[in-house]
Amino acid sequence: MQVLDASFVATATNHASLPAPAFAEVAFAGRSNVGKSSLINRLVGRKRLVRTSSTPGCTRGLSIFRVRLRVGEEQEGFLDLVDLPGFGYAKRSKAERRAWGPMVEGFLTGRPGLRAVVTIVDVRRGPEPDDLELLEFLDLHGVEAIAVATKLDKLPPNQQKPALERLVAPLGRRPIGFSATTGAGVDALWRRIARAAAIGPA
Ligand SMILES: Nc1nc2c(ncn2[C@@H]2O[C@H](COP(=O)(O)OP(=O)(O)OP(=O)(O)O)[C@@H](O)[C@H]2O)c(=O)[nH]1
Ligand SMILES: [Mg+2]
Repeated sequence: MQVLDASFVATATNHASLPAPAFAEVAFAGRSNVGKSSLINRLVGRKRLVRTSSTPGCTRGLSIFRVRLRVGEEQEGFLDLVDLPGFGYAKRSKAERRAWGPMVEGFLTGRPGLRAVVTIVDVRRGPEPDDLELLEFLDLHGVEAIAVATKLDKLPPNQQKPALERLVAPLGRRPIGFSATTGAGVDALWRRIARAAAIGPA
């Protein structure tokens, strides 16, 4: 996928401050520090569009980024990428943790343009109870989940395939192996996103 342009739209910390939906949306969810923001940066080919950090809980609130894509010979399209706040981060304040649920659940169930949620796990850890709860929630509400196992580069090459294979049963679907460091999985993930968001030449 050719990304022509990418820009920050807005950050929301509660339901009321969510910007009105504008284009098709794809959201990115996963535990704190799993690599959501790094994955978005790699996907759009921009090193610092989304802030990343080695401190868990770096992404506060929900942030929307707009990408302009080349979808055909002479056609362009827009897609909004939504970086959801990471869950499972115990050190957040109580008030912040209380706000997470309603805002994210409201977003996941109330956006007419939401086409899919990329659910991200660490390839070495696999899904934890929070991740499985999210997958169940998405299934229940009929939202397509695209499973990604990231930080693939942290495993030696001969262990990557078996590790991905081991995640099929617990996730209930085949994850796309990804690495924000090497760029592995970028094309495969774009193909899935483009299909889910119906981007492409008409
Ligand atoms: N080796 C390696 N490190 C990664 C990869 N993706 C992310 N990281 C590192 O993991 C840490 C967390 O990455 P972020 O992208 O900030 O994670 P996040 O899920 O957005 O975290 P929160 O915003 O806190 O929820 C950073 O130190 C990244 O450099 C990857 O594919 N490979
Ligand atoms: Mg982040």
